[in-house]
Amino acid sequence: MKTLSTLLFRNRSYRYQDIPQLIYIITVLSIFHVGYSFGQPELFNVDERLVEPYDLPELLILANGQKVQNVADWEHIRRHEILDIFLEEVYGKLPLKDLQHTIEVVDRNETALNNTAIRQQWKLTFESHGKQLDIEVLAYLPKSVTSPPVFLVPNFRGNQTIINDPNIVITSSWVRMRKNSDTSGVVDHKATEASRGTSSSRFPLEKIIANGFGLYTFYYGDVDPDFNDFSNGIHPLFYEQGEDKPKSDAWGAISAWAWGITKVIDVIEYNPLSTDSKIIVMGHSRLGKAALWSGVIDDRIDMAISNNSGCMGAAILRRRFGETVKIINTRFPHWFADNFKKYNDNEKELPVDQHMLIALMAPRPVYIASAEEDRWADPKGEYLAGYYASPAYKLYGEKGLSNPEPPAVNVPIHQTIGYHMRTGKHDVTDYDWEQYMKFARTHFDK
Ligand code: GTR
Repeated sequence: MKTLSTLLFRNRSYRYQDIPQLIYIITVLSIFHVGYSFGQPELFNVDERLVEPYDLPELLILANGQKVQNVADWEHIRRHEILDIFLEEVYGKLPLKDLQHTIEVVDRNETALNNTAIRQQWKLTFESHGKQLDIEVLAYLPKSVTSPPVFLVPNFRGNQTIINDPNIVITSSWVRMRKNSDTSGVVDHKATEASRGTSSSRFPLEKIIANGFGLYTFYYGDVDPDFNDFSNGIHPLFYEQGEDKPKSDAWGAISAWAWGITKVIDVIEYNPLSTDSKIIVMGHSRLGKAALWSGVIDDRIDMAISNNSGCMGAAILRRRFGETVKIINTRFPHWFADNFKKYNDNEKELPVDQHMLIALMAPRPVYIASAEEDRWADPKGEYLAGYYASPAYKLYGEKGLSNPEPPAVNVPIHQTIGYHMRTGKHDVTDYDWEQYMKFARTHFDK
C-alpha cells in the first residue's frame, strides 16, 4: 500500500499554479484511498458518508415468495435455499465423499504449563489418488476440568508458533512470509526453530487453561497452502479423472480450511478427554471467514467466533466499505469458488449477503469481533451482519442484536449473537479472548 505522499510526490514535481489541483487530488485520495496490489490500481472506500444505499436479500422470504413463519420453514426450506447459494456461488461445494484417515498419536505430556495442562499432538493422514496429506494437531487441556469446553483455533504459521515449547512439532508445510519483518522465523517459506512462540500473543494459553477451557490448533497451510495453486493441499486428493482444478462451483481455499476444521473436530471427538466437550471455533481474519463457514457446514460446532473476519466473513458485502468482492477475488483468486468472480463489481446480483451466513448458525451462539482501526474489514458492516441475522435467531426465541447502530468502542454485547468493537488494529488480543471466554461461559453454563 503506498502512502499519499508517495503517490503524490515520488518522481513528480509540481508548480505553484498546481496547488488547487493538488488540493483536489488530496481530498479525493483521502476519501477514496488508493491501494495498489499486483500492479493493479484498486479504489476502495473507507468513508461512511460514501456508502451507497443498498437492498439486502430477504432473509426470511422463501424463493417462492412466501414468508418464513416458524423454525420448521426455516430449517426445512429457507436454510437450505440460502446454504445452496453459499455453496455454489461463494465458498464452493465441499466433497460429498469422506476420505479415510489415520490418527497417529505423536505426543502426550501430563505436566504441561506448570502441571496445569495435558499437552497432546496427533498426526492426521489422508491418502487418495496416490497423494498424501498430513495435518498436525496440537491440544492443551486443563487438568482440573473433565470434558472442558474447547476452543479450536487454526493458526497462520504452524503449531510451534503458539507457544515457545521445544516439544511441539515444527510444520514442514509451505509457510507464508511476513512482509517487512524478519521476526517470524520463516526462511524460504519453511518454518525454523526461530519461529517457536512467535504468535503466542494471539494464544494466551495460561489464561485459557486457568479459565477451564482447552485449546486445539492446527496449521491452515497443512490443509491448503495459501497461494493460487490447486495442485497442492487437499484439493487434488478429491479430483475426478482428468481434473486438475476444482469445478467452477466447487471449493476454494476457504472451504478447504473449513473442511480442515471439521477433520480436527473428528480428533476432538476421538480424544476421550474431549469427546463430550463443547466446541467453539474461533478464527482471525481469513481464518475468521473459514471459522464462520465451518460453523455453518458442521453442526457439531457449538459456537463460532469471527475475529476481524471482514470481507466474505462477517461484513455486509453490499456496503463496499474497505475490501470489496473484486479486490478479494483479484488478490486471492484461490479463496472462493470460481463462480464467485461473477460478482466482481456486481454485488447486487448475488442472491445472498453475509447476514445470511451468520443466520445459518442459528440458534447456536455466534460472536463477531471488530477492531476500531481495522477499517479494511468494515467494523460497522460486521456489526450489521449480526443485526440483520437476528430475525433468524428470533424464530427460536433467541436474542440477537437489536440496535441498528453498533455499540460504543469497548462495550461488548453478549446476547445469543455477541459483538464487540475494541480499540486498536487488526489482531487477536487478550481483550478479545476475555470476551470469548465470558461469552462461552454465559452460554454453556445456562
Ligand atoms: C487481507 C485480506 C483480508 C483478510 C486478511 C488476513 O489481506 O484482504 O480479507 O483476510 O488479509 O487474513 O490477514
